Amino acid sequence: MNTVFIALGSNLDNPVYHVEKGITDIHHLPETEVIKESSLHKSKPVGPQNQPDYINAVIKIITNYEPLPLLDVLQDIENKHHRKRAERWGPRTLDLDILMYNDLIINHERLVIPHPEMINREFVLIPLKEITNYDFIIPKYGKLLQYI
Ligand code: ROI
Repeated sequence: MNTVFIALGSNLDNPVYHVEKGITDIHHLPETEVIKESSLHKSKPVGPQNQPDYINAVIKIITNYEPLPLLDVLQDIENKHHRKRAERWGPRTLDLDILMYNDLIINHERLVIPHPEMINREFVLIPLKEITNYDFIIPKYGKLLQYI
């Protein structure tokens, strides 16, 4: 089994529903279990401000999916939530980002792990802090607490 952290975000069409349903959908993936969930955090949009506030959360899962197959099934879940990929930085019904996968450092054209923006985003760092220990280490970047 592999330990993976995933960030969830939504700011359209009942965001609380989409984030909670996203967590349930991930829990229902084969050979996958959600073992920790942060609370739901409301946050101002990073990037263009002319969009609704976000609901964000971070979860810890264990899974048998390898990184790219996991990305595929997470994108299937996003699509099921009618996510439209039209606008970069724009509003979305459900965004699922793989933050970390075991201690792996991956630089693939479809997938960079640890997520390169995670250390700059409070809407990821604060919920991540909620579900990890005070000395938690982000692979490649070091102690989580130095970024908060
Ligand atoms: N801003 C917040 N607060 N939360 C997000 O999940 C989020 N996602 C994004 C951008 C547009 C960068 N801004 C965000 O993709």
